[in-house]
Amino acid sequence: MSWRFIHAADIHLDSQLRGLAAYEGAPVEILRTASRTAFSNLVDIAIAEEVDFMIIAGDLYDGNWKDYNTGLFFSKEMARLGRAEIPAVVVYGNHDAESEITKQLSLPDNVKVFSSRQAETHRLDDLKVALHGRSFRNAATEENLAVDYPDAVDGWFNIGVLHTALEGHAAHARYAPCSLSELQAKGYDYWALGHVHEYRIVNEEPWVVFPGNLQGRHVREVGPRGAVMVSVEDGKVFVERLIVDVVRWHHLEVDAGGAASLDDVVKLVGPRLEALVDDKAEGRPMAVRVSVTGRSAAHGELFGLEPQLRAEILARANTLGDEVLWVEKVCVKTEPELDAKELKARSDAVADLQVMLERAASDEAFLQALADDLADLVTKAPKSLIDSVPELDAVRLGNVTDLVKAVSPGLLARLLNEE
Ligand SMILES: [Mn+2]
Repeated sequence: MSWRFIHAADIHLDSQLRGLAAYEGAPVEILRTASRTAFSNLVDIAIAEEVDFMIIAGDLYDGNWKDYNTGLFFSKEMARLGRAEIPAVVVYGNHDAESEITKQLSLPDNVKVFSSRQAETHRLDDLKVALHGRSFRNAATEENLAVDYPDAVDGWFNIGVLHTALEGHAAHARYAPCSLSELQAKGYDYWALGHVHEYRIVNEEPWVVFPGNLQGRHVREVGPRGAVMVSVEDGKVFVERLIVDVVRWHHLEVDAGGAASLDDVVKLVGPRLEALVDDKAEGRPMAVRVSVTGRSAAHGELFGLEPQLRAEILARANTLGDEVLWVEKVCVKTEPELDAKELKARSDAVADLQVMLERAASDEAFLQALADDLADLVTKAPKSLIDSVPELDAVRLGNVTDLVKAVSPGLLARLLNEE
């Protein structure tokens, strides 16, 4: 006998894609509805492939609904599944815990939501599949939910549906922690997990899987996103990814080693953007952060010109076509071309200045005096200026060390050019 199901998690319906909304000419509609479209894509696949059921392992919603439309959208998608006679089971996670969602909307009969009071079992008799699950009652659920999951049903295919950080996921909040060995001890065949947004097969006997989230929402959620299709053939399990994201995120690092000016940097970035669209977009619009790195003669010139560099790169991106690629942000992380050690070895005035600047960066009295002088200026500076130069924002918060460190290379580079 063979049958299939879709395992999804972390849909975060109606959450916004961060860093693109204020974009001149942004396709607001695509961005606003990306999480919904990704989910509809998944439901389309479920229906077209005639899967036997669907699992949603928490964080279906991003948080409390702004209005009923979020709930109505989900209900409508579930009704589509229902008409195709596909059941779905849902557990709620930390983002959509009972304590977080104040509005209620009844769901179609094909949807089973697991209780937050205790773990329970939902049986699909035709397939002899037992689904065990429990929703979060409170967002900050730090107890181990897995230990109280029901015993496996003998002779059935057992699936645990759980929203959990497992253990050792430093990047994720430690909700409902449990260990892999605790999951293994339950004797289930498959653990359908949610919470960790990166696709990850934790274990294969039994299967313990994070499908990742359906749609990347910011630059830390790069690459293809979606759910997994799980096929069970005579008891043997096969897992394959289903990619349904609508906008694809990428972090492009460009080494400006060979660049001598802002123009040169733009010329380096252009072809890289083009290659990116060819290689990684798979026909989707892309959202890209560009980081310019490396030892570069352009370092001094780039300081404070991030807005101009971003505009130049945007202009390049526009040549690729409408709605093909957006530049979320341009980060300048270059270093001066001159080696600090080489400079120190020189016994001329520039080397002296280098030493002075280095000392200045750790001279408390000097930094305090500079901070006092700049405080007034920075308070009066327009917000757009502060936003475009991170060091100025640091000054506003009383930290001038970053500024001293940042201007030193440019100052030295300029002095050397005068030689
Ligand atoms: Mn999540």
